[in-house]
Amino acid sequence: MKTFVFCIIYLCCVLHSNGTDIHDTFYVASLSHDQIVKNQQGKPSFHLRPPHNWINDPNGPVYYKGFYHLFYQYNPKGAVFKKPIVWGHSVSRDLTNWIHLNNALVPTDPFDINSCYSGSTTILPGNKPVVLYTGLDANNQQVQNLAKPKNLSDPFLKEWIKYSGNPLMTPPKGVTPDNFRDPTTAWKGKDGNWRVAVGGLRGNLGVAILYRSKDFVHWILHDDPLYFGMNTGIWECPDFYPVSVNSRHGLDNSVNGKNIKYVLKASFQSHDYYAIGSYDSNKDKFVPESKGLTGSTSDWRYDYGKFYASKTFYDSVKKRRILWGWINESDSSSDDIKKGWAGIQSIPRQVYLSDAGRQLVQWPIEETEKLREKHVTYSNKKLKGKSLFEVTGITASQVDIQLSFNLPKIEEAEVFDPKWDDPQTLCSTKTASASGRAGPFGLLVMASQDLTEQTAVFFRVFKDNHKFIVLMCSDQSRSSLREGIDKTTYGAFIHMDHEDDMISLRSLVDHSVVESFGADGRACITARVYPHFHVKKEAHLYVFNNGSNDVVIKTLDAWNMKKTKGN
Ligand code: DQQ
Repeated sequence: MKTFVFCIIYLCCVLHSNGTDIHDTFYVASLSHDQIVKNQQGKPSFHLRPPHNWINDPNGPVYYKGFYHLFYQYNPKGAVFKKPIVWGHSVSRDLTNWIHLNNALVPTDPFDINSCYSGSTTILPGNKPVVLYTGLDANNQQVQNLAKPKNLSDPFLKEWIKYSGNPLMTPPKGVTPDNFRDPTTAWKGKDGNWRVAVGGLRGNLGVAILYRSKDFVHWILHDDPLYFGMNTGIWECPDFYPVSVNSRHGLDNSVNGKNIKYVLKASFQSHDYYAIGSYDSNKDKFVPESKGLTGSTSDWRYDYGKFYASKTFYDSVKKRRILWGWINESDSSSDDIKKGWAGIQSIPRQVYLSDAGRQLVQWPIEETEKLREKHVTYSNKKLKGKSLFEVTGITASQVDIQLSFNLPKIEEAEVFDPKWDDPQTLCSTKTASASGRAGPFGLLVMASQDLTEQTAVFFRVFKDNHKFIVLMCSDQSRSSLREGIDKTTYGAFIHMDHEDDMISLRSLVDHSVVESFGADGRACITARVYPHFHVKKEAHLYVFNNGSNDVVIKTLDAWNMKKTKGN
């Protein structure tokens, strides 16, 4: 009871204050900067990264002879992005426990002497994986190269041989030498020829430049790009793949036919944007259903927080498509150097088309559930307006929490203003402390007991004619008392049907990473947080409702998560 009263007082103080006075009022068991670094406070326990140094983009994920392989951009010499960049390489049987191997591709030849940049794997007939990757050549020009495994009977694919005829593609006319990179997985057309798209910038167009080949070695530039976007800047790490219209099963990149749509993703302006459409295989053109890839707030994004340069692959074992993204740090480079590492790969996410077919849905792969240990559960718990309760009995810094909220009086939600076109901006004004009618409600993760440090992942519901629009936010502004950290708030809109009066939230909290999946994976937001308190000993987890109307937690399940091998 005491704790409950204490929490209510704090909720009132913390959620309604502007955050400046409370820091003086309550004692925070904080650590010095040196202790934070020494404790490796933010190091993840179940997200993939090698023990040391800098990583960025996931490269060429593939399944081969019993092992899943993930390559990634890696600086073997330090915790900052610095050339020469190589391909780090980790393998796993279950996509959760990893063995870190020697680097797969390192600069050796004039065609990649300054770095081995991003690329993809394609499985050639006869189960023969090959890699296309970008080399920074002796003049720092970006060119596309081919590499093959030295020994196909090695399931670890430890050694790679670069094709002696590299480079296979050099910057075409109109594309400057530093704007031509990141080949996709190749796909086979009806004519039996291979296609591949390479990211680039041509004038003011971000482009997925298309090439065709009979033999995977001689590539012919197609006159028109697969697709392009105006004034977006360079398109990095394009990804192009089919999705099934009536099943969650994934499809191989070369599958074409009925009941299939196509996804084109490009990374630009720090985000991964995608469009859904069709593929005109005669003209080799992507035709989006929407406005395409514009970089505006009306585009779909895989993730509305930190998630970049992502890549998917088709897992033929479980017949699914899996997505990985690079989650950058939000602290300073000098902190990263002190920590000795920077960058994390997201939890692998299964990706498929939503039932309505308008967007993609992402969900942590089922193997993630094998990491669940101690479990706490609640059901049908009413959360009165302006209240919170603590989820105890789990380790709040390493947790998988999944809950569904029911809104008994959803029709009383405030009316949506059509001028609100940017959810991120809206989340910065309609904060966790700004009380509405239907929300804000959600989670306070990585919170100190006194709530002076907290990350709020929450919803707020608005009425839009006969439908509802849910604003989903991840507010990092109070995630740490430390200075010098990017604490940007992120936001997304979720469009609900009239009948929906339930909304679900799942958050994977792993020390400094908070990956959240709203409405069964229709909106994802990933954040990095670096609290000041002793993360392993003092993290707390709360559910809150700061709206005036009650909400009901229909179900809540939270599990401690195991530390995985390789972490
Ligand atoms: N990262 C790689 C490039 C790619 C960029 C270099 C995207 O190939 O365009 O590390 O983060």
